Amino acid sequence: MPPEIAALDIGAEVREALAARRPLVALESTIISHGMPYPRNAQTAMRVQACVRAEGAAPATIAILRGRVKLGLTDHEIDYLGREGQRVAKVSRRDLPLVVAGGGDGATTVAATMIIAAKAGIPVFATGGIGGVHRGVEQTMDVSADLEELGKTNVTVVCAGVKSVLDIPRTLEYLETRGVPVFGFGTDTMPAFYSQSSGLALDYRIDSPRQAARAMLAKRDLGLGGGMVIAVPVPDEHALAPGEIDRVIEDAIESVALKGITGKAITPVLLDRIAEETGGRSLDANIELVVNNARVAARIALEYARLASAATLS
Ligand code: PSU
Ligand code: MN
Repeated sequence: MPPEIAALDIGAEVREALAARRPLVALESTIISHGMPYPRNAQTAMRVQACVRAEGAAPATIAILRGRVKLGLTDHEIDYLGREGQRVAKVSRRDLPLVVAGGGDGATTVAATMIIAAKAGIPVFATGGIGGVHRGVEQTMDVSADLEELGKTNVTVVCAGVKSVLDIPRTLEYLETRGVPVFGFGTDTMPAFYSQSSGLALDYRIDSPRQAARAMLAKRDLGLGGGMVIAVPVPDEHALAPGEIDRVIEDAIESVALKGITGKAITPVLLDRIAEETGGRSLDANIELVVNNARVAARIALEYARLASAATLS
């Protein structure tokens, strides 16, 4: 295990899985503290963990608790992060050393979770949506640190696209520049989080966890660092119609701009507004896509473990 992190605590379930060489799936915690209202945030995180277990893998939800990096959270710890919500610091790469040194609590973003997963040797990570290039980037230069991390940290991220309020074409351009493979899982187009397709064509499609695992193995064998994105559309029965949700998102962005809200404060206000305007259907979609991504990620983790051990023997 990763001796290089002094401030690391490993939960019992993760410890057992590591000892038994059972595949793990890394899970982030910003989605708990900053992505959804309590108690549904905590309930979702527990459902996600149960789903990973049901597939035969072990969940490793990652957060910072009292200045310690925690790999594998108990239900009690998940509930705490959910209840505290935005009082818990949102921790991306730049925030990690400060929160650890300060002894505080932190909910890890995709970037920070990838860093810890990579150090722990966990190759697969599931989330809802990754960060990306923000709309209006010309003015703000707001590009999520998630994209830089995907460019250099070797973890496969299973998601339903980028956060709903971002600029999808520019995010795809940025990922291409950073050399990050993006695969549509059972689709030829980039999913758009709440809806199944953004209409933007992807260059690569895979149709099974095995194909995903083979791509991961090839990337490893080529000695290519960096991450990989597996983009899984939200399940059909929970998807929102693109026309409807696009209009709701645009209206929400406009109203937030009129109120003068800027920076990190924007996303939670937008998500609340979108949930309100869709009568809660956006929140349902968000929850179901996260659970679905966790299931896909667990299946990929199992396939990868199988292929990687066969490759080592041959
Ligand atoms: N998608 C959501 N809600 C979220 C996030 C993504 O629907 O809260 C979080 C993820 O943790 C992601 C982070 O890594 O937002 C990106 O934040 P930023 O743009 O500040 O880097
Ligand atoms: Mn940002």
